[in-house]
Amino acid sequence: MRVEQIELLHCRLPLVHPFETSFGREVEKDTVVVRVRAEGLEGFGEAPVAAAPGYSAETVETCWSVVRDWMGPPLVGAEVGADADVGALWPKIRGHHMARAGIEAALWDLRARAAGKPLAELYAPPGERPAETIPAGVSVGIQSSPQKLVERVGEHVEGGYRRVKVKLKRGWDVEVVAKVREAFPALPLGADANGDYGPEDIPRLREMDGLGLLFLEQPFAPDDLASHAKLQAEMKTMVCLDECVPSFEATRSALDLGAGRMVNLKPARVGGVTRARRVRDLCRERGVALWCGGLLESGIGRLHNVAIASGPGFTHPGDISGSKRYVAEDVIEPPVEVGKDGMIRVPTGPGLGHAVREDVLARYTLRRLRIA
Ligand code: OSB
Ligand code: MG
Repeated sequence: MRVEQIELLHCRLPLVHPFETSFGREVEKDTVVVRVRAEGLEGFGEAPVAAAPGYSAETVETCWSVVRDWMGPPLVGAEVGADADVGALWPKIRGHHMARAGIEAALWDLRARAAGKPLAELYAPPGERPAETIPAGVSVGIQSSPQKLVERVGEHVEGGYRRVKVKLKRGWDVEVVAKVREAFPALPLGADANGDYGPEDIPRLREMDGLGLLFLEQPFAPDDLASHAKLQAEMKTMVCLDECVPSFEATRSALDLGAGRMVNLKPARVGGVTRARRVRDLCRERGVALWCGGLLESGIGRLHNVAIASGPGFTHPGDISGSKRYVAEDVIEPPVEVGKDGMIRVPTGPGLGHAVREDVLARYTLRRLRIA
């Protein structure tokens, strides 16, 4: 298929609950939706960048300029074949993984629609079948008090969620998590620090080992593999890697160093589904625990995540939640829903498998960029 046009939409979605982490508080989610047109079809992807360079260095502005000046022009008129890997189009572009992933996702959707197949089928390893449903997990931000956190966690447990992750920061950790654990003794529970700690905090973090956590995610700075390895060696709780592993090669290096026994795989963080599939295959080969994370995506990015998480290799529930946990009105129809049993249905229709609501998308779009 020959790509005719690429379009970026800078969207700002109001969040139903502010989301607070160790790097800040978001009340609305800025993101970039990508549409690619070819041969009378269109495909949708999402670069789940943010307004601010908090979780990653990428922002809406960096995505905009790199697509406008570098990624978009070689793509228009290009023939996209059987593999949606865009690596060959941009052999000299480093970084900008979310921008790359957004375009790649749109190409995957386009190909899936052209083939009349669901994304889940394309993303699964060759010859293997995706699951019909996936277990839902949820990431709960920092709250105004530990009691509020226990209440919020309780709402999700009521809603059927199979696993809950709470956010940590210095001063909001052991005691708070202990309260959640006390209220929900059997809940599969994880905690994510988004890199807020340093090597001097190892003794403090080791106190978490008594709380029966499923994992402790990204305690140290993204480049500090050594501290992750040191903590993992001293802890029975699985250290889970997120910001530390922005690529296939970084994942392999981190695993070689023993920096963690679990990986949070976000296709957008590693530069798209083609690369994410390699990370999945690596973790599978090595018997590393794996789940699919998220970046507060709209329904478009979320459906791509549902699709990859439905394939073999994912050993634990991810940060894939129902649409209404994020927004009052999603850009897809129907929204992503979590059943009473805590499961999300994997779409079986072509491509994303849910319709894109152009009216909702337009309402939240601040600006557009069309190339060609
Ligand atoms: O660290 O996993 C993270 C959200 C934004 C940025 C980073 C992270 C998160 C989450 C929530 O934890 C993921 C989601 O629900 O989409
Ligand atoms: Mg994380």
